[in-house]
Amino acid sequence: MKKYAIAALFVLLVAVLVQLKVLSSQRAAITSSTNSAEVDNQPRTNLKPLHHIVTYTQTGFEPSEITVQKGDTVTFVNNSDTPLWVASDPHPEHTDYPEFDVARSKGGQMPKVGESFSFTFNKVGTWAYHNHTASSDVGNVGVHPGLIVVQ
Ligand SMILES: [Cu+2]
Repeated sequence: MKKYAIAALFVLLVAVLVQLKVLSSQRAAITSSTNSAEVDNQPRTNLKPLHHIVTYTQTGFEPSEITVQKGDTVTFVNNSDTPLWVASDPHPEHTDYPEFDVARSKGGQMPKVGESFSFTFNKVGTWAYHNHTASSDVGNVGVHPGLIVVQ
């Protein structure tokens, strides 16, 4: 009789241990699936700086208005037969964004036909600019402060 009681107790103990093991692995599975669901629900953000192209022709800048995020680079390509001196407004002082001035950035060198000038925008705001050698040709670059959510 005592032997049966010990055997029964042992079987019960094993059953309880197996049950605990099953419960803990189920809990782990639930936890990990909850975590991945949370990750999937995170808004996707674009962390990489982007590169934008603006071309300059006889008719001016194309596109003449662009929106970028802080840290992005814009390359101005000269496809005209006019020297291209991109600079921030106002003309002729260029004081709105003094660094955004091709002559200053390239030591007085202006992109000739087919050449380009790149500038990385690190100041938030809307920056009106012009071609200093043909100041009626204008455009603007809107620099967004944060991350643009890509859906
Ligand atoms: Cu100017």
